[in-house]
Amino acid sequence: MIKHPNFTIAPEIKIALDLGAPIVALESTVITHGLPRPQNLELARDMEKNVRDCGATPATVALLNGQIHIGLSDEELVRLSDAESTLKVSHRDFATAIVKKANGGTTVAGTMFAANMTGIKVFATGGIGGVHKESSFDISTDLRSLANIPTIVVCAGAKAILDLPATLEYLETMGVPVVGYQTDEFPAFYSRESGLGVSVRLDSPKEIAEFAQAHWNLGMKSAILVTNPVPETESIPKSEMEPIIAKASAEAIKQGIHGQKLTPFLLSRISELTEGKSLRTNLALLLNNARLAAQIAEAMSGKKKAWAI
Ligand code: PSU
Ligand code: MN
Repeated sequence: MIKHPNFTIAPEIKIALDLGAPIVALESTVITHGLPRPQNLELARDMEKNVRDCGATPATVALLNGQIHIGLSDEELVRLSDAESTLKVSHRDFATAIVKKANGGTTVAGTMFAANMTGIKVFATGGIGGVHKESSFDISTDLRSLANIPTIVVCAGAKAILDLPATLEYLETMGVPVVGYQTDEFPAFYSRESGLGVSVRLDSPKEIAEFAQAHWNLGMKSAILVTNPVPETESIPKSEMEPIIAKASAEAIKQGIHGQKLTPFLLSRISELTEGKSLRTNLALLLNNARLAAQIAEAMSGKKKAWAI
């Protein structure tokens, strides 16, 4: 187990790591920047509960007072979700948070980094970042991390606010397998459909665990992106979302919003424009991903870890 002065690993996570028991890492940008209050705290608690109900230990990753925490107590979750000012922590921001003793939510990229350092291989999020439509130079660090950090990332596809074909091209170039869970189609976050394909369809957590083992046993270093479509009852058709996303994107351009602020702006504007419907979908897909990640972690824990990573 790592001993690093900037990491604080919760006692429960230390025990699970020692036992080789299933653990699911959870990101926290969704708590600090992705959702409004009080839904952010409710969601954080519900994500942890869903992971536990499926027999795994949740490890929410976040920065508190400049310390990288792997696993938060309920009191720490409250502190994070109520914090007045928080950083959005991706790779380049860890040192900033450390020297400024800041609180921060880790993005997909940031969470992958911290989880992998700790030895946690399975991670659940809502939707990964990708290539933005507004500017093809705005490419999320999430994609670079998917290329370099050997973890299983469970998501509902890339956020529909993105250029999905370009995002998939980038993942292909970087050698990242894109798994469709019980689907041949790449899900588009709010919608189950995108008209785009995945690189492989797998139908059970066991198959996904076997796939990961095969990939990493070959010495591959990339992540495996598992895309899990939002449940049918909560899915919003692509045709309904497209004009709303176009409107929110046009407003972002007009207001000059870019960089780290763009994704949070688009998510909250889309929630306003759909009168909360997209927010409910976002919450449903996050919980759905937590459950699948826990099942995959369980299937992985039964596997001999032959790969050298
Ligand atoms: N998924 C959600 N809500 C979010 C995010 C993902 O349902 O807020 C966050 C993730 O942490 C992801 C980040 O890493 O948005 C992407 O931000 P950017 O496009 O600036 O890289
Ligand atoms: Mn960006």
